[in-house]
Amino acid sequence: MGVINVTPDSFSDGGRLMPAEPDLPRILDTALAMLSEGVAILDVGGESTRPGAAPVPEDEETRRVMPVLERLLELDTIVSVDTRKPGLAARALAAGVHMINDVTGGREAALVAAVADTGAALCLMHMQGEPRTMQLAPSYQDVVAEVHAFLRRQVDACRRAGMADERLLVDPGFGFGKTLEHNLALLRHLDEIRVDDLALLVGLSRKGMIGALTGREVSRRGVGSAAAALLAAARGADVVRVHDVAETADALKMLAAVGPWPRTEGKGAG
Ligand code: HH2
Repeated sequence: MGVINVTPDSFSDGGRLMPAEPDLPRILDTALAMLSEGVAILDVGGESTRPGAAPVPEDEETRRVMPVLERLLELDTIVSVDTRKPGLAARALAAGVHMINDVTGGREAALVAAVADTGAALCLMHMQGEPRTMQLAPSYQDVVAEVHAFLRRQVDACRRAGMADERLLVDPGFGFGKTLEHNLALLRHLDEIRVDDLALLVGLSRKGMIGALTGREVSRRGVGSAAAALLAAARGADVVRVHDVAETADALKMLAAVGPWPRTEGKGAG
């Protein structure tokens, strides 16, 4: 999954694709480059959810995102919109997007209902609190168990709303109300996050965790991000959400050639 941030203030690439208005030619070039480098899903976001970010009003998020979605839907690829707003989700679905990526994990029943009424997919991500305050004092008794329990509850609500498992993905939400230790525990125990056989999506790309471990500023976290994506994929992540597509694709080709670790002899691994 390649990230297309149509925001002035995203933590790693804010303003690149939207100085004041969405820069459609540049967005299209970025999308085409990502597709040629191996991306299967384009995830378009119009609201930064970095730590400390203030919410963006729905009409502004809509103004940023809708023209981009309409253009990208002309391409032969899966288009996702990263939004937590039911109204925008419904508009995007009416335009034909294939997936809603909800960083609140379906906290708003209206968003779940909007997706359930279509054939689209829904990614449910865990976040403790809200972006503005989530990194002030993240706290858990057992982060792995609590994140898993939240995702299971939200999946069950989606099932009750009539959604088939094939349309649901879960995501532990790295960096969303989590300390470095919480993030590392989630990555080490990624297999325990999965809910039944649902697809698992992971976003580690360029995040503070990689900065903390490598000492690199945001613009130089590509190698750490590709390594993190590789670790996640080796532990069972089905989708990795990334900014540095070429680097990540190379890392995943190595994994595809060698197979997962530990080796699962006789099970057709690799
Ligand atoms: N991370 C970000 C945004 N959306 N969605 C999912 N499912 N998983 C994630 O880990 C995730 C996400 C944050 O990254 P980015 O979009 O690059 O930054 P910003 O929120 O500042 O726009």
